Amino acid sequence: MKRYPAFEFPEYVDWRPDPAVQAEFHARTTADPQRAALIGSLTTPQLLALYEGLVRARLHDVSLKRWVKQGVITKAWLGSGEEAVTIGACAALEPADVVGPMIRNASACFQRGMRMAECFAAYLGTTDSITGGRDLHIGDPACGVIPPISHIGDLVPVMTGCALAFKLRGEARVALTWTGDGSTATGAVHEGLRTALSTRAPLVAVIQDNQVALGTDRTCSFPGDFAQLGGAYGMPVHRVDGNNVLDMFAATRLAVDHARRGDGPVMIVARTFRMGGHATHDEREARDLFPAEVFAYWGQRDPVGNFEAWLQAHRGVEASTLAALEARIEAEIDEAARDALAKRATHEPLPETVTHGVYAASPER
Ligand SMILES: Cc1ncc(C[n+]2csc(CCOP(=O)(O)OP(=O)(O)O)c2C)c(N)n1
Ligand SMILES: [Mg+2]
Repeated sequence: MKRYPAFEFPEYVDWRPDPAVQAEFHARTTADPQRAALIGSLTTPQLLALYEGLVRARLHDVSLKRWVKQGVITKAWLGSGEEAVTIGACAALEPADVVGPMIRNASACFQRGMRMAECFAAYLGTTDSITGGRDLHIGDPACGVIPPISHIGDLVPVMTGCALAFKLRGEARVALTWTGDGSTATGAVHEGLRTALSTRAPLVAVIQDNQVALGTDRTCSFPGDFAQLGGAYGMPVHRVDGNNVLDMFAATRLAVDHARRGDGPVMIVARTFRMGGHATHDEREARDLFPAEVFAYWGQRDPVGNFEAWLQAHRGVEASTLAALEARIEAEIDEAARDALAKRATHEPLPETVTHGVYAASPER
């Protein structure tokens, strides 16, 4: 795909596929027989839909970064470099399933059918988003996206509750959520997992190990192995290359099938890397957290570039097909960004509505 020197991480600007990394990417798609069978059964339109999801997620972030640089917004939380963890997982779900995305998984919103302009509106604080301009943690239950709150970890018990409700109602639906490596430090994550286990709720819990939480290297906060943690809970665990959308898709499909059959929760441990900062404001400081070689290593494992190269090398997809798809998404995102910006003239929140939807106990009672 096109690269955007002003808005992308340095490793992505002159990105070219590396034969050794491509071989590694392909090997991952054949290593596990069950996953390989699922990947092998994907049709070209299904593969292109995965590519489309990755490109849309990347271009969404490029637009946000552009707004930051233009001073439209002060900062943005990006998922660039981690797109495959979200896009692969969403592709493995049925429309009636629900997801609980954290900020790194914003692409789950539009992947599940929310309008891109609404996602941008949340950043601009205009009233045409589900929170009426109050919060950028958005979702839409009508699209099967449970809006998160800022508190990390709390989505696990919430999504366990959704999964348990499905089970009690006898519905063959699954709830999936993503939890960052750092967020596993919260009690809520473990209470949620334990409840899902004891009730055999159809929950798929993705641990998105991007190896850092705010400014803390993961090896300092949790030197252990998340897969062993899941194992200690007696949960089936799938280890995934989080930068390989095919691996993520196939592992999630296996996990979802297990949960949907009534066999209880499953953990997926997706290893990836946060190429940027916690948000755009600390990108420079984030560069000091790891040696340059670590950024180079993960930069070469760009989930979009490697999938694109794989599609051409292993599925004979023409570069012109990919370029046409990309141009369509680019136009769609530009239009959504324009629409969202235009709404600032007509959809500013009214000051007198500030207490709407705010609940508190009256001090007089
Ligand atoms: C309960 C709670 N504690 C602390 C925070 C502040 N906080 C926001 S993001 C974050 C780190 C999250 O790291 P991780 O779970 O690894 O996700 P990542 O940002 O790497 O995707 C922290 C501590 C919070 N939002 N909620
Ligand atoms: Mg993290």
